[in-house]
Amino acid sequence: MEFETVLVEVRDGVGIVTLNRPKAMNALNLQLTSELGQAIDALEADNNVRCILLTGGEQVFAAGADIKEMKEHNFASLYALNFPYVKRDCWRAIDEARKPVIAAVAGFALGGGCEMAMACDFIIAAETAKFGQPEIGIGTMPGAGGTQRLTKAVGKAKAMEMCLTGRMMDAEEAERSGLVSRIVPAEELLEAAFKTARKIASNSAPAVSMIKQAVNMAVDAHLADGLRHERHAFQSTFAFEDCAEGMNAFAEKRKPEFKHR
Ligand code: CO8
Repeated sequence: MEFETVLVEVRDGVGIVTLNRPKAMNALNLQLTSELGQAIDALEADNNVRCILLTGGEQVFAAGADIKEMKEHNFASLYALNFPYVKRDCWRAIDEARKPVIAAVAGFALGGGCEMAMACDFIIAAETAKFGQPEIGIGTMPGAGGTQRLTKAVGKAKAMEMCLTGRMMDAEEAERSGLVSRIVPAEELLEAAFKTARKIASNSAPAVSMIKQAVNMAVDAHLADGLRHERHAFQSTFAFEDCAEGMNAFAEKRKPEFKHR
């Protein structure tokens, strides 16, 4: 499988997908979300693969949706495209994967990057990991599960504070709060995550798949309703001038001047 924005390798029953836009901090543009979706679908269909490992770079897992690409859109243009940032490709592929998907996170996992890690079945974090939903800073909100999955993972108080202020959580707080399964030294992240994935890949595939489904049932009841609500609300933020101002300000490296304070 050859893609530009994601690298894919299969080793010992594990499909390893690496986000690959290092110059843009692995920002999730439409090419990446599309290629990631194709990569996960292909690994899901590959009988040699029994567990999927999703990772980014040493400094950043992913810094969220590509603000510079997204800022070219308004509500009408996104509506015409059927809201491609949140509806298609990788989100559906990760959600529907029957094989376990592990996120190995070093550095920033922000906005859509944090949402992507949380969409996986569990997260192993390097001690350098930082999680956050900073969308409020650019006048919008989480749109791919942040308000729902973060709240389920860390509870209302922390999720509310993080989404309303953009405060990041470091690896230690993330582990204490239940967002990640464990922390490992940064230089050991990939090996530790790979070992875990290989262990899962060595187990009975149908039992693994059924356990994954059953554990997800424990947290996913009502998630679909919450995700639908969040998606509509996220889309609606593109109707506000503050959203365009926030994204333009980011690209122009200045502070946003929000009108609706
Ligand atoms: N989009 C586009 N470009 C980005 C992004 C981004 N999200 N993040 C970083 N970059 C670019 C920078 O513009 C910069 O480019 P250039 O070199 O051309 O100036 C380059 O990556 C390096 O970034 P910085 O110079 O800013 O690096 P720092 O180490 O100083 O800071 C940070 C790193 C803290 C990660 C900082 O870049 C940052 O705050 N980024 C934005 C984080 C953010 O707000 N994320 C939320 C985005 S909105 C979102 O995710 C909505 C989710 C909706 C659903 C998901 C859809 C896919």
